Amino acid sequence: MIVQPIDVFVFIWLGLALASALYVGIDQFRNNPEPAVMKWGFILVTLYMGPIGLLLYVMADKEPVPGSHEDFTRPLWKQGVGSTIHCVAGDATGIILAAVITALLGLPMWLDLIVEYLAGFAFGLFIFQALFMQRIMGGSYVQNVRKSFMPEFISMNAMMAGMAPTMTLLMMGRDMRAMQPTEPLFWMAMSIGVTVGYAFAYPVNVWLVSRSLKHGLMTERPQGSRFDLAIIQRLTPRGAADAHAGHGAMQALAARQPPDPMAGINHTAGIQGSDISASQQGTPTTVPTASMAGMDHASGMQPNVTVPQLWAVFMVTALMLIAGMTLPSTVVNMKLSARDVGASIMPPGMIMTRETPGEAMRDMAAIDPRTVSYTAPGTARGDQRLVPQLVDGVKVFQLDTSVIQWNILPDKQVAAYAINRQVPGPRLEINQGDQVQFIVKNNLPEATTLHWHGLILPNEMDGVPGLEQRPIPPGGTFTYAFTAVQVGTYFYHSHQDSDRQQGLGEYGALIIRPTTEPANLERIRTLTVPGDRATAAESVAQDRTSLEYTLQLQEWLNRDGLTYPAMIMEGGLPNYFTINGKAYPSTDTLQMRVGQTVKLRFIGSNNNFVHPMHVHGGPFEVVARDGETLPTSGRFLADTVNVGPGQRYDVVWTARQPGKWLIHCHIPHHTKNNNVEQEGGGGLMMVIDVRT
Ligand SMILES: [Cu+2]
Repeated sequence: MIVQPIDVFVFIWLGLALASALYVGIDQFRNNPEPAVMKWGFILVTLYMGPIGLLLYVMADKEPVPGSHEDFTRPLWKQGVGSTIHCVAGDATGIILAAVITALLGLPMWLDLIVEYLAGFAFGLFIFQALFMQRIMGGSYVQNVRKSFMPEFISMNAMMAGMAPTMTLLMMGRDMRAMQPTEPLFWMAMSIGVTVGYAFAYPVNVWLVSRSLKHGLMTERPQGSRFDLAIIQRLTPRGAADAHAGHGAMQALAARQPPDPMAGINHTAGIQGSDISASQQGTPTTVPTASMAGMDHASGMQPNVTVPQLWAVFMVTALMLIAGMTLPSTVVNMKLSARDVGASIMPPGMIMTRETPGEAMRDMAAIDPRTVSYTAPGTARGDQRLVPQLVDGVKVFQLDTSVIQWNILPDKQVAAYAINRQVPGPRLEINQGDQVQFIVKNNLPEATTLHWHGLILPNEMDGVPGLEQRPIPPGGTFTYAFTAVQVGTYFYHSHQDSDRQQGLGEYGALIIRPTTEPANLERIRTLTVPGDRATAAESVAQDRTSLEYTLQLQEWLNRDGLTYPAMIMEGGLPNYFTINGKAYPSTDTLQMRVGQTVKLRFIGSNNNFVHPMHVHGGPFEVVARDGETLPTSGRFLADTVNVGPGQRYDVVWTARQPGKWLIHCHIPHHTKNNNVEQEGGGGLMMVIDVRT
């Protein structure tokens, strides 16, 4: 599933890597005359580095015409490529295996890097160098380990110096799906890490090859095989063979009579055939070096390096390694593991430091679109009245939480933590004195609770996790039961990580009516949705006196198709705003007649801002605050009321003049949709359509 635009590139890249590795694999075994260890080296590195591996193969190693491999691979830069391929194939395999295992075990990143280094080094030294090269180098396995130790150490240090910080910063960046081996992005991060590691290791490998400390590219022409020069020559017209197969190949051919003790392996001229090593061969300077570096003559290579040179290079690569392993810890929190951060994608602009806890990251992370279990139709409305079941005199409400896709505008979907598949959750209308039960089934990917804001109820029904109840785990159920003793405008919302869960839509209105109010509640609430005006006119005709409307405010942060919980902090500021789950112009339109009054119940169900809610066309009377009805002496006229998070205001407004009158927040940014104005506004705005 495409979660982020980068995923398209990731899939293309990984597809190309597989295709490139397949090509290199087939071509190596069919057409290229080199030892199996190098064939596998190129295949693995191409798998890790994709088209870049392929590029290195065709530019530096793939025999252009039969018989020309020796000449073709002779230049030092190509020998360096071969040596680096060999190193990276072993080391990166160890590193990637270790990265997968440590991620699955949930080890912190700092330990992950150390394990990766040790595994990479062990894999490179004990398997790729000492074991696979044994046939070529000659000597015993232990001798080979000894011989390869220093060059492998230097090469590995340089490679890890590049790979460790690249990998770490990519894995622990904004999109931490890169921490999970089950995500394609993880493999992309590994791929880039290996490529940077290759670039770091290449210069030292060129040097190691030039000093005959490491093998570069080799040619292998087993007698009687199709790579045997004698056979190639026989099959190729004389002139063509001379033109194609360079004189190096011809020399090699000559050298192989009588049969080569090296079983058909020719160390390409780039190493011992170079002028430098030839001129210095047998000079005393190489003797201490040879013993120090563990090189001997069995491989046919004469190390040509001084002890100070070797130590200086070693020290520089060791410093590079230390820098590469430790510098990421100044930027990211290396104490975290793949388990701690999950597959979190962080909002752009969020500040993450080396101290940011994993829980904070998960809290701010986008809803994973793959957890969405339902897509609401674009026309769906939230705040639908939920009819309870009456069981032994108790009103029983079923409330199910789940992750849904929800349209706040026709062309803007958010992911949301919904209750009963709507945003806001269903409106619960009960009467004073009612015994109620709310059966909450949690289908969210995280634990939750519901809190009954402002109500007098038994403490264990209050919904604070860890204090008053155990959080309801994913898949779990909890029943809240109490008797409604108050009257007025209330609401319910998640009290578990409410900054996240309530911010993502887990809330709804709770209206408690006095027993004296008329029983027919359907007639009281008259409103329309755009395009449904006929129905509205009918219901207005039914009841001209007692209208009411509930407004639940909300802030959203939606970028690049991902929804994050809006918070007043770096990267968390909202860019969309809704009344009852819809942004203007998709908000409801109230239909009224001149002379009618409407009770507007403002609910601060949002998490962050105090919204100065203003009504055009004359003042309203504030009649209740936080559910409490104001005594007549306490009521007052106003045209703007500051609705803070958690607050409720009931105001009564009279339609004095015909026309379209606005209800809107007076922070202008909150009446725009991602800073764009549509039909005169956006976000926290709705229309009262008054007719004579
Ligand atoms: Cu506002």
